[in-house]
Amino acid sequence: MLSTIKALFRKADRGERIVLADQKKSIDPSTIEILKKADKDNVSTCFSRAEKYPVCSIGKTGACCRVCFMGPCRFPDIEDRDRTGICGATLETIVARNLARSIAAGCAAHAAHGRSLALALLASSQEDNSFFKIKDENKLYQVAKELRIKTGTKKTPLSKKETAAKVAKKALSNFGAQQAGVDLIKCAPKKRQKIWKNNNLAPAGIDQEIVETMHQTSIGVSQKAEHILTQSLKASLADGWGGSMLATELSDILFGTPHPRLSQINLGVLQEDQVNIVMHGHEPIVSEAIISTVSDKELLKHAKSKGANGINLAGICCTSNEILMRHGIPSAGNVLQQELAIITGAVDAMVVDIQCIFQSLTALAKNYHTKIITTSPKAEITGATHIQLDPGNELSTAKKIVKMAIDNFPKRKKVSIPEPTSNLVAGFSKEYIKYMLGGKYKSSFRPLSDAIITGCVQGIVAIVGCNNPRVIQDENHNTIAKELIRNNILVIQTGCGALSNAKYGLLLPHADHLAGPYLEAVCKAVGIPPILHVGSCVDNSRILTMLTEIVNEGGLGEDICDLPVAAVVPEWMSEKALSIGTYFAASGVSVTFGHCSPVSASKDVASLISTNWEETLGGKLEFEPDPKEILRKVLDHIGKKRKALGIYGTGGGEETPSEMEKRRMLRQWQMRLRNLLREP
Ligand code: SF4
Ligand code: MSK
Repeated sequence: MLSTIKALFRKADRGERIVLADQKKSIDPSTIEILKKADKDNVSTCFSRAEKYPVCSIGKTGACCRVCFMGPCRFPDIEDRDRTGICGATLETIVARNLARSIAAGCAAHAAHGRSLALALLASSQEDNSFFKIKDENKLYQVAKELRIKTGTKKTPLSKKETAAKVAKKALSNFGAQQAGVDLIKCAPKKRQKIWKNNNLAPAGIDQEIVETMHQTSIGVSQKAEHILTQSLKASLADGWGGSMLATELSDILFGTPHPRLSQINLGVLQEDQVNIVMHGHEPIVSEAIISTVSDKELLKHAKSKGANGINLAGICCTSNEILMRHGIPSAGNVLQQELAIITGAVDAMVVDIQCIFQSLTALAKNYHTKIITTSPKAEITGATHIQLDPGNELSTAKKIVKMAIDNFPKRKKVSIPEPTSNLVAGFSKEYIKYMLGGKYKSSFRPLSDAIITGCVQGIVAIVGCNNPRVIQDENHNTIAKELIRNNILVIQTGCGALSNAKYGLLLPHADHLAGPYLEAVCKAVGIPPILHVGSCVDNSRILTMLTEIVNEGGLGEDICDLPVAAVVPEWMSEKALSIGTYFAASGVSVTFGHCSPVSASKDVASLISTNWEETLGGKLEFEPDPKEILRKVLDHIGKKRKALGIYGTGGGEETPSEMEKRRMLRQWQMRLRNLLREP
């Protein structure tokens, strides 16, 4: 398989057209079935366009500069050391600038998402009849504490609304701050904060780090790769511990902190006899508004009058993750399935807000009956119907959208929905994992830390990121996840990667039979799957706070970089993935991206972000096309970390304890867990 992929990329490098058989495009039977229908219907998809249009062999390595219009300057031969851009820019500078700009764009996307949630929280505190209500009061006070907000005295505590207003205003101030303004970095382990301080990496303000990165990488400003990359680290921290973390925390306050929910996934969740509304994008605001209207009697009556047996909601991409976690609403699939959902002919409306929404949707929808409805003031698409959701009109707008979908139902042509769906359990927030591990009165990560110390759980790996039609859909996500759990490594997942594994039943407790015997025993004892669905793209910040809590439990070092943890981004495509990977690296995690490298044109830049960052930050970014090699690197890394901590079983093949000894440790761990769960 790998040699085939490599051969295909060599072909693409030569500028040749790649032709893949359907089964080489995806391992998902539903995707393959609908791709066949797409061929019959003579419509294009991202899969067929990826075949038709070869990758730009210069751009993909980072060796093309478009920063000014004396260029673009391209480096067709990266071995030509004398070549520079028209302004004299070297290949190193250009590659570093390109990476930094992508990271800034990723940070900007998450920042915009976080800001929307802060404004929604502010609205909830200012208007009595606001659509937004505070659903998780505990979380409100917890976040207030983290933001160092005084919530009054015992005698005169601030009201819920007053606290919400203060939290929202403090969150908003993080965006425009001029210095030391990203408050939540103070939640990181003390040692990590010191590393950031000593290396001048603590972000000033979220917006400012984006602006600085864009400024420093424009023509004639910073021209030293190392300096540019340092700035990109600051921008990424403004994302992970800033925009993304605020988005997550404020969403929990407004819409509830997730807990595990059983649901279904894949195109088969669309219903032939019901009005299907697919919600796609990222911010949970539009989807929450729509969810609150679909049980409206008038709308249900209207649906019946049009011949439908009800209204069926489904999600795509990260909106899907948000509504899976908080409502158990089924998922129609991950990013590469957005077009396929329309090709089923069963989607009456696709309601989108921001990010990862393919522009192809509107042209594609013309061949079917689907209405594409844009809702965000931040994103309009030619050919879509724009119904803007603004503060104060959430419910009326949502009803208008649902009515439009119902009115569209009778216009359906031929419908063909692939049958298979898989069950999944989604919604393992940090708070819920702690509760599962320790019960109501002793909620804690202690049992997990102990399991890591005893070697029952060798380590934790986050598998995150998108799908990409340049690689076989879902294959790397699945191969890597299965192999890691087989090696007794707990996997945590977000974004489209989580949806990818869900389609093959891997996000279910009974998937523990695929895990190594020790991880299986731990999962059975706690009642969790070996792969935990942690949320959407912005919820990668939940992983940062989980790792921090594990450090704070003690026994596994003093910083995130001491833990036996790693991150993998096997099928990435988005700038947001680069920002996420970079803030993980800046936080002390070793991160490996799959399938292509945006810095492959410069060995110096590749070494700066791997070797140099590892020396100063304990975390690094690497790019590795071979999934087997990714696995080797991850297992090796976890083994090294375990060895450095002096804990039993390196996981890297050395010092394997006898089976009897392992069983003894497992029994000890189970006893400890039982004691912990015995509530006072
Ligand atoms: Fe070319 Fe320099 Fe302009 Fe980049 S900034 S396009 S290298 S002249
Ligand atoms: S939606 S960024 S394709 S994970 Fe968050 Fe999926 Fe990647 Fe978009």
